[in-house]
This record gives sequence, C-alpha cells and structure tokens, in this order.
Amino acid sequence: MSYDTIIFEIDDNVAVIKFNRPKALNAINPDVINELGKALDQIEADRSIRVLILTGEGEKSFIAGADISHMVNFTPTDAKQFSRQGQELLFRLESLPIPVIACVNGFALGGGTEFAMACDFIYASEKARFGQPEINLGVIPGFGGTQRLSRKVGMAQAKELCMTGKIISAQEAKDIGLVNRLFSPEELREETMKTAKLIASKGRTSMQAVKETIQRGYDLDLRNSCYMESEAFGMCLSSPDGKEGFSAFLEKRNPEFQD
Ligand code: DAK
Repeated sequence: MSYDTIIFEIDDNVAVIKFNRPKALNAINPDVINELGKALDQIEADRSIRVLILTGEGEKSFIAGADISHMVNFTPTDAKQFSRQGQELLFRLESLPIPVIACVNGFALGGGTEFAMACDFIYASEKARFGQPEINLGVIPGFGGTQRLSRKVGMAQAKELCMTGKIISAQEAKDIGLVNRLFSPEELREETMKTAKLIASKGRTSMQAVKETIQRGYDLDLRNSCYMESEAFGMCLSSPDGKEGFSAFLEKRNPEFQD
C-alpha cells in the first residue's frame, strides 16, 4: 500500500512509520490520521511485525501539532469529530498488541507531544522540543494531552505546561519523566532501532501481556491491577513461550520463542 503523508517501512520484525509533511513540519491533518489508521491495520495483519517505531521524516520535526491551517475554519462539530478521530487513533496505539516507541527527532508540539505520549515510551534527540502550546491559540489540547500528560509527569507539571504553553528542551522533558532516554541527533534512530530489535527478540505472548497489564492496570486500583497481573502471569506460564523460556533456562541455552 502506498501513502502520501507517512512513510511506512519494515526492517526485519520492526515497522517504522515516519510522519512526512515536511512543508508543515509534519503537522497532523485528517489525511495523516486516516493513513496512520490504515498502516496500523497493515501492522495488525502481519504477525511478523513485533515492534513499531513512530518518528518524523527529516531532522527538524516529529510533529509540530495539529495542522493549524486546517483547524482554523472548524465548526464546533468539525472540532469534536477531529478530536475524536485523533483520540481513537491514540487509544489504538496504546492497545496495539506490540510495543510502540516514539523516536522524537525534533519538534513535538501540541498533537506531537500527544502522539508521543500514546506510545509505550519516548526516546528523543537532544535537539527535540516538547510542549502543549494550544493555550497560545486560545484552545486546549484535543488529543488527550490534558489527561495523558498528568498521568505521565504529575498534575502540577502538566498544569504548568498546559497553562504556560511553554516549549521545553529535550533535557527538561527527560528531567520531568516524559522522555526515557536522550541521544545525539546522529545516534537517535540507530539507538531506537537497537532497543526495538531487543524487544522484538522476546516472546510475543509475554510482550503483549506486559504491555496490556501495565497499560490497563494503571487505571485500576492496586488490588485489581495485581489480580489482572496474576491472570496474565498464569496465561504466559502455560503458553508455548513460557514453556520454552523456562526449559531454556534449565537447559542452559538461549530461548527460541516461536509465535
Ligand atoms: N500547523 C500547520 N502548519 C505548521 C504548523 C502547524 N501546527 N507548525 C508549523 N507549520 C508550518 C508553518 O506555517 C510554516 O509554513 P510556511 O510558512 O513555510 O508555509 C512551516 O511549517 C515552517 O514553520 P516555521 O517557519 O514557523 O518554522 P520555525 O522553525 O520558525 O518555527 C515552530 C517552528 C514549530 C516553533 C513553529 O512553526 C510553531 O510554533 N508552530 C506551531 C506549533 C503549535 O502551536 N503547535 C500546536 C498546534 S495546536 C483539537 C484537536 C487537536 C488539537 C486541539 C484541539 N480539537 C479538535 C478540539 C491540537 C492542537 C494543536 O496541536
């Protein structure tokens, strides 16, 4: 399948999607949302894909937000629909059965920070910039930013970012826990791919269980989330991957996980 607003590539078991609207610094419009949805269909249908990386084409921008020129004439109904489409897509990324890594190469503003936060974790270039500047446009984040940001970095940091609209450096984003690791712009993609390949070498069943248990458990109380963990643990232990992992350890060899 060919795409206009994204580039879709596969490197062994790792899919890489690059946002590709360089003239608008990869701002998100409905075409991007539709094409990303189709790419996710393709990924879900291909069981050989074990990890997804989201990044921006070029060096300057991951996503500079929702496309302001597209939103300027929105009616309230258009705005609600665009917001819903974006939110549903981000829920889909969070519940994708494989890990998703955000590889933030430059500006991740507004919808850009929101897309990155819906990934399982964020690696960033030292030159990346983050922020929720919607307040400067007289609106608020519309792709779940107010909610995911406070869950990721705490309520006070989230309020400060959304209330001031200020753009923070990659180091500040790391300091508040938004970004896991920083790399030089030259190293970022290679280091992200290294981690993706490491993750791709693990068992698919246990990987999906880790993602789902942490993701869904986060919104539950501790007792119920731990109950969910026990269920998933039992399921993994009796799966072919669990049997192979335990046997390999006892036989002092590397596990060979099958699908
Ligand atoms: N939308 C459209 N075009 C954009 C854009 C954006 N978000 N960001 C940049 N561009 C375009 C610029 O207009 C410019 O186009 P030309 O003039 O060359 O045609 C080109 O990209 C290069 O940008 P600059 O010339 O400005 O480049 P600089 O290096 O000088 O500055 C910048 C880079 C990223 C600091 C600056 O472009 C900037 O401040 N951009 C806007 C960032 C921003 O405010 N992002 C948040 C957007 S609001 C909702 C759903 C979603 C949302 C809200 C509500 N509902 C439906 C309720 C989400 C909102 C947002 O994300």
